[in-house]
Amino acid sequence: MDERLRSRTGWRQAAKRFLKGAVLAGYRVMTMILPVRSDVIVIESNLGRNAAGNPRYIYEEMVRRGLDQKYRIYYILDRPERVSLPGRAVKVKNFRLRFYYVMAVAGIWVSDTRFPNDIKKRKKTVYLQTWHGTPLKKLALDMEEIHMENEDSLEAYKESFRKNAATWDYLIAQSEFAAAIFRRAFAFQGRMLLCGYPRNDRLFAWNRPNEIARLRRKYKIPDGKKVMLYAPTWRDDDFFGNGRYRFATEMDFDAMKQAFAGEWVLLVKYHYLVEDTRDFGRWKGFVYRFGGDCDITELYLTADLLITDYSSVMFDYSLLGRPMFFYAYDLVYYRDTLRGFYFDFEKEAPGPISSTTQELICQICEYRPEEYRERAEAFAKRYHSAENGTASKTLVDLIERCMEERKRPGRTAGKEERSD
Ligand code: C2G
Repeated sequence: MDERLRSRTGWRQAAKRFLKGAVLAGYRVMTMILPVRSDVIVIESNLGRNAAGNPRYIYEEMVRRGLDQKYRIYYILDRPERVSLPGRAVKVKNFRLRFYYVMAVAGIWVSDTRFPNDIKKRKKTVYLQTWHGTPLKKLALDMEEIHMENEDSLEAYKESFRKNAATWDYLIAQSEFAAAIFRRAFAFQGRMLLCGYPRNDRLFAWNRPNEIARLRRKYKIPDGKKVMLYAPTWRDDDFFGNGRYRFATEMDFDAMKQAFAGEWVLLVKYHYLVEDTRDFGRWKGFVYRFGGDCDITELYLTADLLITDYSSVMFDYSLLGRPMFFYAYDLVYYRDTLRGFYFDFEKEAPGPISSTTQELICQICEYRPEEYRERAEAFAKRYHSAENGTASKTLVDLIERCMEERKRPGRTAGKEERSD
């Protein structure tokens, strides 16, 4: 690199570091001088990439109860202009001044991923961590290797995770199986709530023909077509840059179209970490792409079958009792090298596993549900035993209790004047 360019890059990095230090110092000052407010709630989904998943459905339950009028709710987003929300939540851009202010004064934080370790939680703030799926893939302290772009060493990653999870007051799970792993893999010491996932309440409430028809119209699915949903997970070692992953697949979309285009459409849903700009134009009218900013729950309801790989979508979709197919072209590498698994996937998967598109096509064409019924029942019992369609209610009750508790004399400074 040219000497001048190198020195300019060096200056830019130094300036960035200085600015970050100054902002964090400002955050610390705010946490020292401003009281925690019993009317402020901060919500974030998927690192701010979207407004989806568990936090979104907790928020929607708050709106349903009119609590968005009672509390000041701030939704943290990378691109607020791209997201629309019901109710009165204020959209706050990630890492801008207002973000630091609301983080500093909020009575409750709700998140399904992690806020940065630099943003220290105050003792009086309650942190409700929902996480974002039952694990098949090894997690956090249980991981034996690390391949993610922004992580230097496994030990540093684990230490950062341990520190972060030590600030969570509540964590939720879909089953005893997940709860036991979370306790160990996050070294979680707070209160575990076996209440199921708020995002899945809709799968109970809306699994009816009229709702499904409404959702099909919403997502512009042509009348008369059956729907397959392809929702794979991301690959730790296949990225463009920090937190931006490629859409990793070996699926032969030509072959899928040839086999199914008459009767079916294929919805391709990206994980929120995937930002691939791959052009699906060639399969127009057959493939419908949904980005990482979209919430998957409603797509589950429209789908007659699911194709996934090692993603936790399998646990949620299995609540619907519909066919599942596992297109696992890199199973051995993913399981033995990239991530590691918590259970014997080949033995327990509640549907056929394939390693090529041709194999997948045959399995879909020849699928007989009775062959997987027993496995599907065992899978449901083990991996989502706590789900009963009332998680949002349970958690919003909890949030209300925490906020009311905060107002009691002697506990905190109580509700403050609105200052922003
Ligand atoms: N998801 C999605 N679209 C995909 C894949 C996932 O919308 N194509 C959503 C689902 O809600 C899923 C969640 O993101 O449950 C987590 O996705 P995983 O593929 O399981 O991956 P990861 O984010 O690594 O989480 O304990 C769970 C693990 O941490 C895995």
